[in-house]
Amino acid sequence: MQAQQATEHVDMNGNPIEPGRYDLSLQLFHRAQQFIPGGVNSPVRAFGKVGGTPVFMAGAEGAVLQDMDGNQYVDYVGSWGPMILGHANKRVIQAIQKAAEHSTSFGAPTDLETCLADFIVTRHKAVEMVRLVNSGTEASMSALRLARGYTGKDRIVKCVGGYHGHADSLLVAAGSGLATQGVPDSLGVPKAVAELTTTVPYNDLEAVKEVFEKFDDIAAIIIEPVAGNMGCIPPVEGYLEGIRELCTFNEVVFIMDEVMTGFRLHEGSAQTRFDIEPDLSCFGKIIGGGMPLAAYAGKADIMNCVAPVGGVYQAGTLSGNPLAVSAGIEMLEQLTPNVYTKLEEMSAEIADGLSDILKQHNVTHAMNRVGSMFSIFFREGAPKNYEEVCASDSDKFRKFFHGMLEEGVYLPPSPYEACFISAVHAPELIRHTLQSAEKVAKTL
Ligand code: KE4
Repeated sequence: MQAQQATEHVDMNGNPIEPGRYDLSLQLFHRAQQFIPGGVNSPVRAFGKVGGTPVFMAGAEGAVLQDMDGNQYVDYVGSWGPMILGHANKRVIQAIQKAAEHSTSFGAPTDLETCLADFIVTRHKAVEMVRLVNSGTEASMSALRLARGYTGKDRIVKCVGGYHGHADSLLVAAGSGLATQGVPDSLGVPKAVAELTTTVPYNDLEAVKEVFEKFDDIAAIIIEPVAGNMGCIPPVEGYLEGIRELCTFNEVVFIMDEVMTGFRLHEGSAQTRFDIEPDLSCFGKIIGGGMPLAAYAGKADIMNCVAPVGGVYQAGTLSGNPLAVSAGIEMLEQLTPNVYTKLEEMSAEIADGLSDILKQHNVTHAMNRVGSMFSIFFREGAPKNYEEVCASDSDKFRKFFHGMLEEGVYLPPSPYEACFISAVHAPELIRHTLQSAEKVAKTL
């Protein structure tokens, strides 16, 4: 089907876009907007925070993307986290191809699912049982329902700027795509539901303590161990330990949302890197190898409250389907300790290199990095929470984003996202990234 000629070059905010190297993306975006809200199947892809046309991808290999106009980019989005081994990883692709020959789904148990669950249990001290689902949203939504069913209490606590997918209770002061819309709460979430969600600033243990003292109906608190949806923000010293203690003392379920950090920051995820044992964990992204697969997991006494054993219902037609599980197993088996060592070295080289260049050009900024995820904030001093991120210079972010895009470096199109590095960001790609930053920093 021929892409219809774009009649006008405007971005999703209605601002004119100069025709040029993105002509086909422009046309495809115009066409997509006729059939798909905003022309995208997930809001953050719409470039709402940076303007310009979303770049339509044709393919990718390793750490290099190629768009429909033939432009190539060093990829720091990595599909928002899954591509820790780069795009089109041979073993993952072959696993999917092989599984597909025997049907894409049975709707019946397979041993593959048990193998993946076993793998996740083996890697995490705090995990005794696992339930596979299809997205991080499902994982955190189900973990919340499970915590409510297990405790008999209804209130949940989350961080301002924390993003855990789009379940109603969690679309309150959410980060990521919602943050870009500047609408902390989503339309369509019943007031009665939102009222049961209490929010606290990230990295503020005192606020959690106060909320736990104020309310006696708290089922759970859900936390990103390293915030990745208000940009990358590490936990301050003692924060996660403090949450653990407060949850134990107040009998509140500690849900650690590791959809992004799971198998990203350590072969045992952030909980192992920081040596914290949550009651429930959410996984996603990497565990599916780029296929739709996520999980919620935790202590057996809680997980056994899930149907069909217990009274907390959760289900899914394609949950644990053989393609996604095969891809996930193949990806996780490649994630050995030395891959993380290599990722640490490469990530330090890239993040420190970028920061040095911005410093040399007197560009006020802060660089936050944990393992192979990082964010650059155009503000003085590293932000510790969402409010401080919002005080960053979004205009400078936009200029930096587009400048790097023009140079063939694909950064996340929002200051509320994290950059991701893969194990295949080869030296020449790191060199290209730093040389590009050298050119762009001059324009800031
Ligand atoms: P999904 O439903 O998008 O698979 O996962 C939701 C989710 C849950 N928890 C955390 C910590 C997450 O980061 C996410 C999703 N992350 C965003 C990127 N920040 C996905 C990108 C998008 O929304 O398109």
